[in-house]
Amino acid sequence: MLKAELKIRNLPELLTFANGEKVENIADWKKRREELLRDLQSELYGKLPEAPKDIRFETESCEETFCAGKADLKKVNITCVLENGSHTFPVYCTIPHKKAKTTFVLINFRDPVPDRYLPAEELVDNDCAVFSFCYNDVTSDDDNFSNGLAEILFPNGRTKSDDAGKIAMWAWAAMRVMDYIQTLDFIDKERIVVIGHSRLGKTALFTGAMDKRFMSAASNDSGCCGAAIIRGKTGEMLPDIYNQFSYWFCPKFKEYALENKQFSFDQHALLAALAPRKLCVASAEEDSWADPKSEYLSCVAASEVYKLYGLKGLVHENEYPKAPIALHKGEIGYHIRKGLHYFSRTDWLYYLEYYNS
Ligand code: GTR
Repeated sequence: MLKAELKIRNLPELLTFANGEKVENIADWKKRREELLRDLQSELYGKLPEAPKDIRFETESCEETFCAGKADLKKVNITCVLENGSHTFPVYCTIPHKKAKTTFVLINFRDPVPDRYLPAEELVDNDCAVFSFCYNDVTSDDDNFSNGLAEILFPNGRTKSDDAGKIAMWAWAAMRVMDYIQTLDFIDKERIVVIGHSRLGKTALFTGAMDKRFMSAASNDSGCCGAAIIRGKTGEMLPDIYNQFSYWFCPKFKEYALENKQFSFDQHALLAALAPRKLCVASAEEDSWADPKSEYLSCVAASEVYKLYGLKGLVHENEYPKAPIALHKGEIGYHIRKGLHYFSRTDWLYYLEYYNS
């Protein structure tokens, strides 16, 4: 059933180069991956900005008795020096006093910790550290490119077809948080996961695809231009997302969103770029705008690349999963829960089960 469904979607082949040559082995795939990441940037997200010329970390405050004395809550200001100026944004570090098993970089909608999408004490109790930042502190979630990182990158506005959209900028900021974590000797550098919900789930996937220092990316209800396959998608489609959020993407995206041009890839390429690292995709049953079926099919399709590595990818049955269920046996984890579009505590519990066991 899934095979037939995937056939109808008519996805571009992951294991065929743009020039028609076949990917035969891992060395070939590494080149194909570069090709896909190049296209994902030039057609959709825009070019990831260069790493800063200089970066500084300054601890502004530290609460050592956070969560009944089980953790530190530190606010650290990250200053990034670029060609045309510098930008500073805060990261909030929830660090359990016991060594953390898994560390999350959470790209969030708000600053405060805890937050409705960040159950800090529960994460501490489950041996997790969380480094969270608010995307608005990097640059605003609107079409204003004259603030924060956007202004420094594009002092004269965006002029090139592949200039970074806001998603690429928030992803870049998550990588700067990773730069900071690299300086902390008490964090296990092999177990760092970037995570986000919805637009920030799209951002988490792009971050994980582009930066191999992340052991994994987790996308919660990321939908259109996130985990979901675009071809045959229902709910939000390219014109919908473009009409409201064109600034998330590069200027070139307009041709695909409004002018009927076909992408050379589909979103399973974004997922496959994480292989052989882990990946976790989550859907909500009633989130028809995101389209759970297309999110799931994307995981199935991306598994092909994991198989090239002798791995499994998503371990699944030949049918759509019915909520609530978690498929956690492979390098791609997937869960679908009951309810609406939201980053719920239920989602976190599934992520904890997937990453900590
Ligand atoms: C919606 C948007 C989705 C999703 C969501 C969110 O309005 O159409 O693609 O990203 O916002 O971020 O909450």
